[in-house]
Amino acid sequence: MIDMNPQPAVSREPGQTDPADPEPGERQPELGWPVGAVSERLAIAAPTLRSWDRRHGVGPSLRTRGNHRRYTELDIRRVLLMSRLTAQGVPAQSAADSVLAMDAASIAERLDGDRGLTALRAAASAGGDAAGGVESAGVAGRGGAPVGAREGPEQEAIDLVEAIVAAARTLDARTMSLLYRQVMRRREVGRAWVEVFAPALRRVGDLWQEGRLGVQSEHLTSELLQSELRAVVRANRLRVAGLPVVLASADDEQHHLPLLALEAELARHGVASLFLGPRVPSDALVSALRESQPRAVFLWASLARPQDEPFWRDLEVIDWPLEVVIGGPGWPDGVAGPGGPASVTRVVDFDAAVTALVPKSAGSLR
Ligand code: B12
Repeated sequence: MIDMNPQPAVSREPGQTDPADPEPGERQPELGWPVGAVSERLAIAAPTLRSWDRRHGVGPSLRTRGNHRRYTELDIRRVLLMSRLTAQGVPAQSAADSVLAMDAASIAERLDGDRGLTALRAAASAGGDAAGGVESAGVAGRGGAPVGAREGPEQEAIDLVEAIVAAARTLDARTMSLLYRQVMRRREVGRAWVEVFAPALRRVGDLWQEGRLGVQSEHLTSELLQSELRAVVRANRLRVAGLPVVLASADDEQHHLPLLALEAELARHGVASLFLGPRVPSDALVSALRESQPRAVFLWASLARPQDEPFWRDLEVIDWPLEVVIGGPGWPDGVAGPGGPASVTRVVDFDAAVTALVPKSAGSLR
């Protein structure tokens, strides 16, 4: 039993579907949609829906006698538009103000022009096989065209970045995982990093810096990505051979996702890595180099390195022709490096790092 009659669903052209639509043949519940069902349909976490309702007034028009929320189709479209706007960086209260000021027709018009939805649809419809039989995030099978089918790979990448950032903002781990799988299914890992993952990370970082997204979103984005990248390394474990390339982040440097992306791409080329991860003290790195005697070491720095880099001094003990490849925005210009047989090369992008680290004899898999 409810207090009010539900509002009629928003009218739209026959055959026009989106995540705010029920499945064909699926009836809208007479009493409106409960929060869990809306969460499933839109792939937005239920706590986020409740918070938008409580704090910003973007929620259900209806309540049951027991005070349970019930969303009408128009309420669902409002929520969907709210999620799109916040994903684009609009602060939640401003997004809510706009959405609440719009009538049904304006909301429908805005949503119809919203390309980011295609990415969510595609990720969700890819979810079944990608996640080993896991059901999609509530928008599968609604006829959404695969990302890029209409607009080309560049637009596809932009949509995916946007959708990943939206999932980060709402801490929607499930959708984010589905999106990551979607990216990986259509690209080799190196392309996935360059075209989608790195741009999404940079966007998440910018939003964090502007105070528009919490550090928890940054953690979630990077944690889930780490497992995707490691899965590529695991899948290629039997292919790698030869002396490993050492991969490490500089002393005190916590960022290490680019190393994981590199490790995965090197594994794909059959090149073994000795992955030392983040925050490797300079003297420990030199000890590892002396023990493993690699051909090359790659050192990452996102944060600014000191002018007086201790690593260069420590490297003076190296007595074989070691290629030291450094990457990341933290390295100052004009790094001189140590004297002696170790040489230092700075690379500015992922592809240059791969080229520098894959031995010429390994051949290209691209
Ligand atoms: C994920 C993340 C984290 C995660 C790290 C998880 C992990 N395991 O790596 C966590 C949450 C732990 C974290 C912590 C911190 N972070 Co952080 N983080 C990021 C984020 C979002 C992505 C990092 C990343 O992987 N970058 C790599 C690629 C995606 O970005 P890029 O380096 O800009 O890419 C350029 C080039 O490097 C090149 N490129 C891209 N990929 C590759 C790959 C290779 C191999 C090569 C050679 C080149 C290359 O292309 C780009 C164009 O020039 C960045 C945002 C950003 N822009 O990097 C912030 C960012 C690096 N973090 C930042 C900060 C400030 C921090 C903290 C200090 C915050 C704090 N106060 O605690 C701590 C660091 C503590 C420490 N001692 O290290 C700032 C750094 C600003 C600065 N320059 O000083 C950034 C830039 C966010 C921002 N916009 O302000 N962070």
